[in-house]
Amino acid sequence: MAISSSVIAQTQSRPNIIFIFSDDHAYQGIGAYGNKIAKTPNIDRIAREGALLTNNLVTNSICGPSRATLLTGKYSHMNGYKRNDRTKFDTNQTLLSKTLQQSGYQTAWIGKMHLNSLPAGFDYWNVLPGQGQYYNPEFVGQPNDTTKYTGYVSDLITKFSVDWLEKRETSKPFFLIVGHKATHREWLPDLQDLGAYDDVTFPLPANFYDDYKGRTAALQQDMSIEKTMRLKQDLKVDVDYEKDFAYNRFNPEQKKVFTAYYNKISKELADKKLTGKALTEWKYQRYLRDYYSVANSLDRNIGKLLDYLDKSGLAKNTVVIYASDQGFYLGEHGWFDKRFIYEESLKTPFVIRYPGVIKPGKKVDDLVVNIDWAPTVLDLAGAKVPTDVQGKSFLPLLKDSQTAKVPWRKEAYYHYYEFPEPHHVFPHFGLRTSRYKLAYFYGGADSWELYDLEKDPTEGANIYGKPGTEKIIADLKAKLKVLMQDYKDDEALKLLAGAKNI
Ligand code: SGN
Ligand code: CA
Repeated sequence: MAISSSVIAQTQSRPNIIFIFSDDHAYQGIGAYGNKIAKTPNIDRIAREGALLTNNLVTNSICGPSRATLLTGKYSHMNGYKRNDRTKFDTNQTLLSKTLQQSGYQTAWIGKMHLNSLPAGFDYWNVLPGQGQYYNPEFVGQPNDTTKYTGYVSDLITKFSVDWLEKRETSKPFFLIVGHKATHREWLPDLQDLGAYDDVTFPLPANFYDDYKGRTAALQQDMSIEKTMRLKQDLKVDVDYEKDFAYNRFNPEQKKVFTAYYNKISKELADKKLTGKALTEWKYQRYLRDYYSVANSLDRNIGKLLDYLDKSGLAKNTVVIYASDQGFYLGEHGWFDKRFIYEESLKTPFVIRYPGVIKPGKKVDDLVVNIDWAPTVLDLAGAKVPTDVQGKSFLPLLKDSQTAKVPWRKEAYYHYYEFPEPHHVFPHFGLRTSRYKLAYFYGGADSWELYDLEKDPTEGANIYGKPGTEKIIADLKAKLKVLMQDYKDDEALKLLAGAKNI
């Protein structure tokens, strides 16, 4: 059948879309989000040449669930993927990738996926098994073959992405997910980045020594730098290079450079004989040095991809998105990891460049939720959004002239499940408005929390039940119930009905 020229013109004008998706990369660790120490010139470049979302929230702050939401545009209770556990993500449901394929896109997922299932709706994939490894990682290619490669994971992911872009079928627009392992625990930097931040002394967050007063769940978490962070596995002090799987895969050159660097660190700690707060603060400095060094490689690799788009001429018709699966604590509340509805883990970075459509330097403050990512991608692709998708395209918010007219949600709903392992964060649900946050922790914690983010942006004072908050609480609880009904979270509705009111 002959295809009319207008169909061809339409197809060709549809943009390519690259979704660069990192792991645990905190927005507060990025230059474009105000960090003055981190070197993230390439993420900053995407923000400068496009838009930055200041309130991009997740529905459930862990890895697999966030990825399942990216693929479905739905909350965890609707897509069935509530925890990072051993259950497989159900790929029989309607997926972003499948809808894009049906509308004529070529699709690929390269790098970390972490859904306990093989990619579905992707014409090409080469993914890390599970969490993957930093050094000399295995990748699972099509149909299901595991191959071990030599090199550093972020470089390999970029190489495979560029290789695929080179060999793809050029008659169709493409959607490519570049899934990075960085900056996930245990933060093994690339050799060239070892020591990149050794001359920096990171300021302690004001709430580093949080006493968690009035916050039952925070008091019982197991994710503190002081108690949970491990000297050996996390900070590479006296690592057993033969026994530990992350290291016994090193080649001799990698081992030599890596051990030389960390042997010095181990010796420094042994010489200093630190205890108490001095030890905790030493751990904090080492944590951030490793974390930011891993991010250096991530950012450099984003730069390589942007360079390739420039050189190949693809840049002008390719949307580039950079986001992380969730936020992360960089010492706030004394923590690392994520999970809580509190700001650092609820919010995740999101920058997007679309030449000629998004005005450079645009900022969006509205409450975007990761259920909106899939419909936005579909909107960018000119594809129809399936009716059961729970999110909404925020493309209108990105188009400067329309912003004032776009009606947008005033409350965002959150529901976290994984408990007790790892990190012992009680399951909870809640909502966030531009000013307030209300949350209920269940499963044994059974406690409400309320924050006034205008007065208390770092969420140290739980004002739930304090005189004067009665009306605010009643209003927020009513809204929470409506959100649960709208999003069909029946389990939460039952829990809400049975929740203590004190
Ligand atoms: C691993 C980490 C945890 C982390 C989870 C989930 N432990 O279990 O610290 O919270 O992954 O992370 S580790 O000792 O194996 O590093 S997620 O990003 O995949 O959700
Ligand atoms: Ca993650």
